[in-house]
Amino acid sequence: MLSALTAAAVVPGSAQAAEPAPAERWIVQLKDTVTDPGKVAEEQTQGQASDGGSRLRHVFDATVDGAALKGYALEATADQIEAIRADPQVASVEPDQLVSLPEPVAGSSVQAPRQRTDKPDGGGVAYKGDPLLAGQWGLFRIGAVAGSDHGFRVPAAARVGVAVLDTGVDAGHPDLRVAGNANFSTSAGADDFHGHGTHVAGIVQALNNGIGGEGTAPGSRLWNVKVLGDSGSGLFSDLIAGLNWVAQNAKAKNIRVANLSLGTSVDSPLVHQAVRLATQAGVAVVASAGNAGTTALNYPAAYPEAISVAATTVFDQRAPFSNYGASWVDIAAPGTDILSTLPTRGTALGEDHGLLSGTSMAAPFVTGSAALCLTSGHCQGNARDILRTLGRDARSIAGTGSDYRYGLVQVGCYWQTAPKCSPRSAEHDAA
Ligand SMILES: [Ca+2]
Ligand SMILES: [Ca+2]
Repeated sequence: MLSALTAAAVVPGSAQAAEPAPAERWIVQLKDTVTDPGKVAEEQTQGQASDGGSRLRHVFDATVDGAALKGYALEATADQIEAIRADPQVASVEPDQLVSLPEPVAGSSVQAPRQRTDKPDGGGVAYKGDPLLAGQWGLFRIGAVAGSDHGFRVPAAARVGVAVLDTGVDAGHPDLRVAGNANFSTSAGADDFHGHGTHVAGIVQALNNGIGGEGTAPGSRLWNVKVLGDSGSGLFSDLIAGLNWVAQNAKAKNIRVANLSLGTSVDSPLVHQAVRLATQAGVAVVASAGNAGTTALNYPAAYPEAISVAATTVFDQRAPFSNYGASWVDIAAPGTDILSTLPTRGTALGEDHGLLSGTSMAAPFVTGSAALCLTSGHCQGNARDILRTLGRDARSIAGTGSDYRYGLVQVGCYWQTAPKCSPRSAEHDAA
């Protein structure tokens, strides 16, 4: 994982050595007593651009229920940052490092018929399923597809908002519907030129529309919050800006779940604070445990407020690449050979639809599960309550209690059409 933290290590042929000593990137946290972080950021970075190396990247100004994250991100030389650090309005300064999607385990595009002849019935429930559904083993394994006399059924549309913080989403994909975009990455637009974000989004949301495949929570309101650039990495400050956007928009847009299929081995107090604020705003932050195959902590998944997700195979065993450890990994979900959407224009990861493996694919199954659980009313309250319900209904598999605190996520109880299937939902049924 460490090799993913420096751009030079992941960009072959990087021209960095030939360039003049670059300004370094920093995140400045301002004291909570600062009333106008944007003004202070401008004052503290004023004039620096002209002398060869300072640029303001993001301003953070989020307050949720009295807790705040105030500050900004900039590029500055060592001398400049020392002057800023000495300012009494500054609470802390930390390096702005790279956060990446876990090393992806690439698969291939899937060619398949894209149209089916039957239509969803009036309740929005399909009786044959979309054409690729039969290949989506993960949906079957977590109970997001049920058999019937007529074929398959999938849950009715989820009604909550879900934010995907990733490499962007292909908003033009016929199997996705993006409610809105926010771009905090270095990329020019919110579109997905990498492929990872579109794949993750499809696992959450792909529509029950007669084409392609299905998502875990088909039709949930999807917010594309782009925090990773087109190469698949971004800065801590981009992630913080994205999380702040989620926290600030959670109420107005009814965003209840945020998916973070990304990570780093570096523990950042400011990223942690951003996760805390989003959680406090009523958003369940779901994060991939990482693909190093070890018990080493991976952030933001390892922050206690996050719902940390490991990947399992078709045999319901921990995928060899998945990080693990019940002290910080909460729950498991399918993560090998997962069939989902890819940008229609084509990317290095494939085109249209394709298979990918990784904890990046496992996390959005849990994100979609949380969306279904909230829609059905089985999940209520904050992230901790949501995890408790998901954990209660999870299925015990090998590794439960040692590799992950809970077992394999299960959504069979969260179908609106089957509200009483949970053996322990008596309190909900009585309500
Ligand atoms: Ca579909
Ligand atoms: Ca946790």
